[in-house]
Amino acid sequence: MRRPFARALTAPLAALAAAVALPLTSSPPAVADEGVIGGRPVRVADSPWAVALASRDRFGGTRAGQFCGGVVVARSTVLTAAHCLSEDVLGAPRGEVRDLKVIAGRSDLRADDGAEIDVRDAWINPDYDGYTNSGDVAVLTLATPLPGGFVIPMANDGDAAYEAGTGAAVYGWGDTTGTGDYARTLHAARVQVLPDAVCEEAYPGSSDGRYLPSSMLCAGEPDGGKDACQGDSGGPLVAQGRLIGLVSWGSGCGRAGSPGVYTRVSDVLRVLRQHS
Ligand code: 4AZ
Repeated sequence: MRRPFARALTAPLAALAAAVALPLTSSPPAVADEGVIGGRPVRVADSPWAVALASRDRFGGTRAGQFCGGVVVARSTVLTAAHCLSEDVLGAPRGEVRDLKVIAGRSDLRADDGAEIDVRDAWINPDYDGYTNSGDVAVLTLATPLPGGFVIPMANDGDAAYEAGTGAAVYGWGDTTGTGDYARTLHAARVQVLPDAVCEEAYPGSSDGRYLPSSMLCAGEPDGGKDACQGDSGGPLVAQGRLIGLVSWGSGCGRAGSPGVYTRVSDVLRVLRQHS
């Protein structure tokens, strides 16, 4: 298959993987109690690293073409989910999607604040496995860099933020009910990092995917009710001020016993080092 966007990672990406910040004093994200499921609206100024992936050509203009989330990890680098750039999601080979944009600094998709930035290059993890869903990460290079204040640090392997029981928040413009009610403004829900065993039991392997703890992260609430959902994919899961996951998959949304599964960011760093 021709892959017009795909190419080797560039030197700045290698530097990104090598120089992961591990700040120990960041404050937790400003989220409250309750799009995403069970969330509440948040100000994009408090979470500028949460960005929307959009194509008006593919998804229409009512919500600026938003179809996935992303997260700013360097001034010109946005992480998203590999499956967001699949033909399944885009409805066309990604090389034919000429108006792929990252929308930054805008909470309300019907407003025109912030910026719509062209994607100069997209690298899709060649090891993404559409059966298990492992390796669900893509790296977008922006045509124009964002200010440094948009960048969130990634949590390296061994960071305490990955420990089960840690409070985290997931951000997105996706479905807020599980019935196709897409958010107009950025929402966030508070969830907790769950033990791998919970997702290993929930997802031993089916057409939905298979939970692999080395490359995935399990998060939600034991009783359900708070979760990512369709349209949130590729967006951030943040704990202790650091990025720990990307919304990837799950069975339904917010169901007790079916937590959200995230791409583990420490494994993304390993993948970036391997491919740069
Ligand atoms: C989706 O379809 C999707 N509840 C994303 C996240 C979850 C389920 C589905 C997790 O993009």
